[in-house]
Amino acid sequence: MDKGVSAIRSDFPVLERRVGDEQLVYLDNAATTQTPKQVYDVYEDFYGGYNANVHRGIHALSHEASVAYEEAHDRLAEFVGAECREEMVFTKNTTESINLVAYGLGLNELGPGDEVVLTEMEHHASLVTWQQVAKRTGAGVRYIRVDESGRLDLEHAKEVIGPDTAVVSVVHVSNTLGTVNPVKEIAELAHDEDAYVLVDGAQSAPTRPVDVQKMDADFFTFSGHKMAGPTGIGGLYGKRHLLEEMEPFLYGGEMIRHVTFSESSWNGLPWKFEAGTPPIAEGIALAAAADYLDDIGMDAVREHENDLAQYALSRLGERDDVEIYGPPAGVERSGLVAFNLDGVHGHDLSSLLNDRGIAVRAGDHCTQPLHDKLAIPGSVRASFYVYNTTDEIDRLVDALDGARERLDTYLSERYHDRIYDHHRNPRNASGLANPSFTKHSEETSCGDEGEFHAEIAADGTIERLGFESRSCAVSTAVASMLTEYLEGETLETAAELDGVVADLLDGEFPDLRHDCVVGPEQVIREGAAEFLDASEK
Ligand code: 7TS
Repeated sequence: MDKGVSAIRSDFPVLERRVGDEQLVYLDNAATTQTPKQVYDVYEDFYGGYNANVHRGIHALSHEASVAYEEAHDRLAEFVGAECREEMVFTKNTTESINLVAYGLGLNELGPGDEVVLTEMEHHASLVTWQQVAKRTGAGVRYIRVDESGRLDLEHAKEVIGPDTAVVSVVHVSNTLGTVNPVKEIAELAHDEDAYVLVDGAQSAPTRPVDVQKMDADFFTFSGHKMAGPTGIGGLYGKRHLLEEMEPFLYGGEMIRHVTFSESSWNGLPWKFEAGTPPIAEGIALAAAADYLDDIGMDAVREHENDLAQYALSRLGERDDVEIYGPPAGVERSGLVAFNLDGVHGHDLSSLLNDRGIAVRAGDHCTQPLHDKLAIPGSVRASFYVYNTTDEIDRLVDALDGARERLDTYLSERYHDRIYDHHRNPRNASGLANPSFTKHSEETSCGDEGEFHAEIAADGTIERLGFESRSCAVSTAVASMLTEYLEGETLETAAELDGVVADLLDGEFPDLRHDCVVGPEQVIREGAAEFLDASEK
């Protein structure tokens, strides 16, 4: 990058901060990137200088705000290669952009016999949304396979995309695997079948040059907070003629042209899709983020991302206790690597890393079906941006040394003696052969997984409880505590559990681990209630 990393870092004061006694190493950029001064200064300029609603009053402040907000649309249109402002709708985020298309277009155009084609690496923002719209319309959903190397199987794409395909929604860059998908080829396959193509650019707009016309996307979605911009603002590019034909998604002020007691007509593009007072300062700040990134150069950003990913792959690849997901070294990646360390749950690892000032994400990263396919409950993901360095990756890799041993010390120092005791010596930590009921915990997004087994006597007393866990140390210890506590109690007691773990821990709740403590209680409570319900019927 022409603008060196140290110059870039000085634009991000937050990178100076410490976490405990450690210098922050921020490696959670695929979730949200940090924001440079050049972007958040916009807030001071706006609120200190010309804060007003847009498109309303004919007064100086409103005019200035309106012009800046409209120009922000031009700027983002240019950033993704759109032809004009009319093709750039501001939304809250990628999720809202996808919903706008799914509801505005999908709900009207899909029907029984139609198919929506997704990929197995879609983020829930796309997967869940299309699933719901397909259910409502009677359309089917099919998935393009992800192969062993973490890439889309293009032969399979050719089989799946066919005459029944009405929409293809494909993620440009996977937020879990780092794979860069051949969206142009996929758009071609879709267009040959007259299907619409939506490209989820949440991870690509921040990390590489995007040209929606070259890739021939009908729709392209992105989020400000992943591209050095603020939260609360995202974008939807749509081909002009498609946006013109589409129904609005939200109704109200700003998006109308003329309203009578019986009829309304819609404003021109893009305002037809921006109902109500929009995120004005956020939109203007997003344009500043586009300026900031273009100043670095998106080709340079892409190269930096890939260099860091390749470096991380090689450093992590030196270890035989690390399993890495996604394309192998040498294949271009976005700047992220998801992995697991043998014998240490992702949640525990991220706690240990946090102790060293290192921020990563652990869990399923909103790609649960992909994690199911990989047969893992979750993974740890390090994701990089323009300000990250290979030194920071070294710090991450060094912090993996001795993690398993450190976990023990960590728990003994940080957590209630009872948690530590149950961690060292879990009770009932094997399944029961003939349980009266089994309750699986499947709803956690942090990558916890396991099940409780219960043997219930004829009078409704809990004779034995057992559990099998692929969860973090705290959650596992809590499960163990609960099995011990509930033995000999009634099913009703279990079905009404509420805060017993807090009592057992004398109210000493670990801040960062709230869900790990309340989660197991909730699973048992639900399992007992369901069993009671079924017995009464
Ligand atoms: N699509 C992809 C590929 C994403 O990575 C994300 C967010 C979204 C859609 C949704 O974006 P939002 O701004 O609407 O939330 N991904 C992540 C992540 O990987 N960790 O936190 C958010």
